[in-house]
Amino acid sequence: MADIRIFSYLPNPRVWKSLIAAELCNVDVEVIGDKPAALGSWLWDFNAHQLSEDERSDDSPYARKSRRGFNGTLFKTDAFLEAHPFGTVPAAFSSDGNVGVFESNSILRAVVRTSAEDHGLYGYDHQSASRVDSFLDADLVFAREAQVYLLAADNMDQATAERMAAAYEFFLNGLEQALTTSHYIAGDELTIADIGICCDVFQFLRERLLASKLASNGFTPISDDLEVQYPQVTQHLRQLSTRPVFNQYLGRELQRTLGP
Ligand SMILES: N[C@@H](CCC(=O)N[C@@H](CS)C(=O)NCC(=O)O)C(=O)O
Repeated sequence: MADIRIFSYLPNPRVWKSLIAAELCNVDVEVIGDKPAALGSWLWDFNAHQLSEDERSDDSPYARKSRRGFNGTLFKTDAFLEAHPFGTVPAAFSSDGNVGVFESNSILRAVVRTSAEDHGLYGYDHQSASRVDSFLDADLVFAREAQVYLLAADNMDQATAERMAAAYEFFLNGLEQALTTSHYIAGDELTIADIGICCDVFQFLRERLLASKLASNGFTPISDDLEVQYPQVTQHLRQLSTRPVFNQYLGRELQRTLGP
């Protein structure tokens, strides 16, 4: 039995956070899921599985209106909603299914807390761990803006683009500043702040792949200035994503968004 089970649409950069950390600190993480469009035909539960067509009716006791990132009806058990009150994926569970952990940065924390090794990925004391948390909290604020922005890419509007530009400028400035004084984001060693932020920034950089959609409404990718304005961040993303453990998940993102 795995230490932690994660149910999600796949592939998902939010899940990669936990998978990268799990490999670095020897934790067994089991991932269950399907392509984003297929998750509407799954029962969202600790024992998640595909439903037959008959079971997928709107009068099913599990039918719930999707909230963000999905359309139409999703099928979530009461137990799922007890474990995951916001009803989102990635959805992690303790090995017995009794404890639900949501928010990808918190799932990431759960993975490194589960490790029996002295890995330092979450700092070495309460102060360094709190500094890691500071960056992960700032990352969540950025990632939430990025989620709204990317979901609106087909039909971008001025207000959404402006909010994203402000969040990007604030967050990237902070990262650049941090990387000017230390080798890694939260200090001189690799931590889960690097892992979480690297996955979320690469997810945001997918806006570069949506440039023609953005252009059809008169917008250009906000991150076009990344390499020039944020050289330390750019170098950090490159260095991390070429490490083998990161590269298996982020290598393709690196090629597609930052180039060779
Ligand atoms: N900040 C969250 C985002 C999770 C999230 O918003 N997931 C969406 C899909 S992108 C979801 O599960 N939506 C379920 C629904 O629409 O009911 C994280 O990092 O885990």
